[in-house]
Amino acid sequence: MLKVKVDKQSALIVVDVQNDFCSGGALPVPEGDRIVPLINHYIDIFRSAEAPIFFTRDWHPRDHISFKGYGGVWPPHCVQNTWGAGFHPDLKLGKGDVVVSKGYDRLKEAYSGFEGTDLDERLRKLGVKRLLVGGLATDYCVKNTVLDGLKRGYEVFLLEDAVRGVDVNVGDSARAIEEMVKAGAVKITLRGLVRKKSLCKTTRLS
Ligand code: VGL
Ligand code: ZN
Repeated sequence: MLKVKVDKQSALIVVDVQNDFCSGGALPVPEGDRIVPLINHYIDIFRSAEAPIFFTRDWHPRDHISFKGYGGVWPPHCVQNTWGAGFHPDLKLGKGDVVVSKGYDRLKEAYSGFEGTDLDERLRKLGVKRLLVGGLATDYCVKNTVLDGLKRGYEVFLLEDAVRGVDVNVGDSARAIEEMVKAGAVKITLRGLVRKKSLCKTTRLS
């Protein structure tokens, strides 16, 4: 199994784990809530490694162009300062974590966490080389964030057990994963993470 080291050059990017994408929300992703405990587990690992954690959020004005009635295809969702735009209540945000808002411009869709944000700049300042990306939705914001990360030269890992897709068409998420892998992303799961501590131990023993 492929192993990935979590250290300060690795960043966890949690994409859009917001109420509107979970059950009871305006644009629920099937099984969206199911990833929350897993994301929290990844968060714990990054915290103990003192590695940076970023949370992206969809942050639309109420008349955003992606909304039905305003030229788009989606029901209104993640409207700024509403319950639906809030993070899932069980998600373990902490002090020092960075929230990255996107899709805030009425006239622009922004599926990627890099689009119209300072995410790239912040990652570079921290010396981050490796991104581990999970969240919602596999076939939209996760996919575009992963592809943009690769284009910007990061090593990108897709947290396969901590993503779910909308699947407007059957198979969209599976195809999105194929596309990410073709572009250079590597799929991993929780079991594939190596904590800094266990690495040190291995080094000392050998
Ligand atoms: C998303 C559809 C519309 C996402 C955002 O976060 O994947 N999907 N807006
Ligand atoms: Zn949106």
